[in-house]
Amino acid sequence: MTDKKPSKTIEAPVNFRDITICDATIQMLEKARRDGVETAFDRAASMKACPIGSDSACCKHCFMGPCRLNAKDPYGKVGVCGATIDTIMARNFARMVAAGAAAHTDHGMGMLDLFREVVSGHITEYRIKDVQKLEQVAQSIGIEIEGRTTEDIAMDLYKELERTYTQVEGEIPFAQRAPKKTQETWRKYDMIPRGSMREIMEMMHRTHMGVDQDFENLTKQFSRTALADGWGGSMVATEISDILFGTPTPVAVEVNMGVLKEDFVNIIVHGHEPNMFESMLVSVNEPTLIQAAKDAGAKGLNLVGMCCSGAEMMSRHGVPHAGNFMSTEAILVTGAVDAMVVDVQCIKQGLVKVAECYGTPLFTTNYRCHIEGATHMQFHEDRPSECTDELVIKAVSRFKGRNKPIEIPKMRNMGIHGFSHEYINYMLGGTFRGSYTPLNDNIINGRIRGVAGVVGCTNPRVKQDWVHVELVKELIRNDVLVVQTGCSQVALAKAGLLTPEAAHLAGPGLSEVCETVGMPPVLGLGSCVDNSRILIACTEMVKTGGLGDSIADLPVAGAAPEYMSEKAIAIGQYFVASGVYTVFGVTFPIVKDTKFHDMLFRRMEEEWGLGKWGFSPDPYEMARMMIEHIDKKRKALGIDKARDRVMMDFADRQKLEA
Ligand code: BF8
Ligand code: SF4
Repeated sequence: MTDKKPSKTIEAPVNFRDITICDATIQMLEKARRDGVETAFDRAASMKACPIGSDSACCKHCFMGPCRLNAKDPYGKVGVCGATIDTIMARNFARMVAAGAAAHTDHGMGMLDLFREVVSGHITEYRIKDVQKLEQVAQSIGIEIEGRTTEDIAMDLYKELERTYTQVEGEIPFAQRAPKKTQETWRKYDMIPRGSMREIMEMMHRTHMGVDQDFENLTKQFSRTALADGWGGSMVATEISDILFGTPTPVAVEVNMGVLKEDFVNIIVHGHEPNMFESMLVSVNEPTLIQAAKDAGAKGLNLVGMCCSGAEMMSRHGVPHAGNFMSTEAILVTGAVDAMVVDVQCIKQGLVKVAECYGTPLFTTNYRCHIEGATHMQFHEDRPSECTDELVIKAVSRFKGRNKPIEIPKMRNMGIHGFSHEYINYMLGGTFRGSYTPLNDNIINGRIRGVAGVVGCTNPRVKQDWVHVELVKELIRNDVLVVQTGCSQVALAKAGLLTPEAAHLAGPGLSEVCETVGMPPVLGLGSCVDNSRILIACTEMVKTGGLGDSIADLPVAGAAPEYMSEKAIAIGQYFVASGVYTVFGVTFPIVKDTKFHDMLFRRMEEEWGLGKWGFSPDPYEMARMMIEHIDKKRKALGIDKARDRVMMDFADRQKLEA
């Protein structure tokens, strides 16, 4: 966009307090500077973001180009082939959606492969842990469960869900879980995914030189591709993980770098898929391996997570979490990490050098992700412990050979994590009458103004965690219940907001609800694929009644204030296409005052009856935009009278905080 600049472009020399509010990260960046070690923060400061790419005003889809248009005069020029700014931006956006959706759906398909092998008995190291969840998911897509064995139900579920990926014609199975009216809107615009492989393939075809050159037609297809992620790949990943490893329920977990222990063998798992991490959890509990650690002079084995697989394991098993995306290099600077084990996604190549400086072995474990300079140790699901036991042994031997000073930041923040959409049901409705009625009632009576999903990455182009934390504080102060996933959840956990005690930071209505139920005003739902839990929660709200007929009617909004990945763009688009107003920070890859911008930021809502995009790098402005939208939806539902529609001003807030 031409009229905006990234909220804080960092320029060298870096003052660490300007680039992150994470004290542990600051402490480690200071040490890294003393040690002469470089991180992504330094590189971001010296690498100016390309202004043309930031606006998406360039195209390299063929070699008559690459072509560069002028964001300040977007209609002044076209590409060599004649492509307009709208075509170029829409094609670029579509490819980001395709890449992001591919990441989540490949992850989901991997989970489904594992599920098939478990159900057919070829893999015995994992099993179906949550039969109730299996039955619920099967029933939700019309599979008969009465009087049938778990194996039969599971095999039927596998066959149905395989269609999510491979189906050529028809509709992916989970689309039928959405509210009827939302489905009708999708059908009207040809947006229900057939199968994710087909949608992603077609998206790549249509964005090739000389194919789809109509931004509106492209918007329909990239919405369909995004929905193949949200209601397809991501939802399959979440549901199958719950079935195999258990549906999360609230658990108290410590977050932050202080979860490393100097006298233990520290192993960090960082990435996205739960399988290897689950097996690692088994390995660190293996008595012979614990003994090996003790023999090496350690008190034991300490397994911690980072990024999304970390978020998933903390939700499901209470495994401590050491930090989010922008802390993965910094944590190696402690010198206390005896092995960092990664699988796929969001793994900076820069880790290799930092790990090398501190003598930490870095292991890749998934054939999809080798990194030059890291050691590859392939994880096989049919003999998982072979890899994970060996990784533990490697970590133990690194512990034995520790020869550099160790400095672990003392910060540790206890919080409650692991709110699944099923648990929200139970928490509010009680054991026997689990239901979303109390949530809807509290929204209708105005105690809760609305619900906001605040999710996504951290990004060295903005102050780490700060935009997340300020945005969430502003939302809860205004009685907006916040649900979270991914690196954002970890940012808020470090700020202490995932505790019931944080209710005092909420407005009077929300804090009353939190105190009655004993819940935090900010609910952590897990990893980025678990954003699909938010889709189901929204659907439950619609089905419960009183808040309209489609997701687009709900007083809800979403945000990814510090996003950096293509996955985030795919997630944003599937929320928008599902009916949610979604606001991004940092920068937005579209030139303002263009037809394509108008399509995403207005027409999708006004003309198609879905959601729309919003952009602001400023957390307070972002909160204002989201609350204004929530109030607009309350008004349309006729429930605006229930609460007085003014934002709390600063004086009110101080009174409340006092
Ligand atoms: O999927 S929030 S930085 S770790 S992309 Fe990556 Fe972003 Fe973190 Fe997970 Ni999601
Ligand atoms: Fe240029 Fe058109 Fe080729 Fe893109 S597709 S590089 S705009 S000529």
